[in-house]
Amino acid sequence: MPLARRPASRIRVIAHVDLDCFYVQVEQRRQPQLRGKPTAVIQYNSWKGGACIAVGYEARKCGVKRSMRGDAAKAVCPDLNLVQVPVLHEKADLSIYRDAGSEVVAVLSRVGKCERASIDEVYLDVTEAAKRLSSKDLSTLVSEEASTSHIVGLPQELGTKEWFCRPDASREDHLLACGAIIVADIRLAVLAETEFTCSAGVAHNKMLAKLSSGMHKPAQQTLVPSSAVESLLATLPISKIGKLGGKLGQELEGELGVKTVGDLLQFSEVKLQDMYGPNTGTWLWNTARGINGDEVQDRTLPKSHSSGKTFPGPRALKTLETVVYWLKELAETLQLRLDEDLSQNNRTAHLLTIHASCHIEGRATEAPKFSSKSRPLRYGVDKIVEDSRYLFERSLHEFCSHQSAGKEQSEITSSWAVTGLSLTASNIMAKPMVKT
Ligand code: TTP
Repeated sequence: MPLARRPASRIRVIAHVDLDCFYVQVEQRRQPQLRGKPTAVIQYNSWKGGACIAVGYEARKCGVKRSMRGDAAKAVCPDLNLVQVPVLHEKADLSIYRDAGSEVVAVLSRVGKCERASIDEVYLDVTEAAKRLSSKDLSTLVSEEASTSHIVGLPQELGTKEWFCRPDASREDHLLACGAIIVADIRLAVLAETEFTCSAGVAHNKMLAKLSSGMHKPAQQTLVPSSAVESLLATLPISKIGKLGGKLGQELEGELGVKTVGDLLQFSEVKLQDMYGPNTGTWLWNTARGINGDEVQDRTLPKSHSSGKTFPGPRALKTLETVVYWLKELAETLQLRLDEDLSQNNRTAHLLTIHASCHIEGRATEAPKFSSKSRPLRYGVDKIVEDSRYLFERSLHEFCSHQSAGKEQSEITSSWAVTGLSLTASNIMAKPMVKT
């Protein structure tokens, strides 16, 4: 459920930094001969050439898309270089990508508070650095990189550099310009020190920064001044706001006919609260106006650890024995990551969650979701296997009961197929010091 936080009482400058075609860049750094050539990274199974999980920008120009299997991608782009994700214990080993992400975080954290949001996304609060810059003459400080920034709603008659240096700029816009100069510089530092390009959105809150970072890619940045927010949100499909992508978004569309964020403006806060509860109602009312009080958390370490695997097409798991075999494989990787986190960062995780994708073979209609289940995490591979097996069996039972309407229960329970399994350890906290 989204949390309606109080709007920030001070002006903030926040960036959302997103690495471009991240796994491809990591592989191109490892194999420099691939630079500038169409490249995609595939998940390693051999079914139809594996799944493309990252597609470089040269390959995108040739029509390669992330949804494609390797064979289909090769068909549209015969020169495509396909690189497989490294494999350890028969599973994708993402540690090189995670470590590469940490290198980037280390550079970014020089200019402000950093929150690692995913393997290749970071929120950066540059408010303090922007304030320090704000007393200086910006005309001498706008770098070439900063002056290529895209500014949402920039009046046609104004150039980007002119916008940065307007003497009559509001305090908000002036700080945004200062923040953009800082973000442009640090993106260049990331490139110089890690060889990775990244794109960024710079705005006055996390929601707007995140919305704008992908507007111009690769290796570019986009600013959202407050004056541009209303028109930006007016036509923005609600699915573009992370928390409105799922059930809540469907309810808004079905119950209120809301398709864009701007459509929400016609409803009062009281009406939204009546329909969706006080917290979500206020959050929706704020979101419609581009108001978001979420703070950038000081967190450069991951919020959770996951270990997962997909079993596409004929590789789907159809017996409890094979599921348990893979739960053991996943538990081993998860336990390794938990041990690493404990020894390097003195942190322990407290919640275990299992996610699975499951369907009934030969069913044309969409199956209800195989629900994710959680329980307190107990350390040790055997305990993780025991607990995740228990959770899996509970979910499978519910899933099969839903499916069996009008069918023989035995027919259903014998025809399920699991195409994805993952284990997540979350609720990570610092381990309390033991008093001696
Ligand atoms: P994204 O940031 O979604 O995409 P990207 O960095 O490849 O490309 P873009 O420039 O458009 O941002 O994902 C980051 C990495 O996460 C991506 O390089 C590969 C991995 N990934 C998966 O493994 N599976 C997925 O389904 C997605 C979406 C990403």
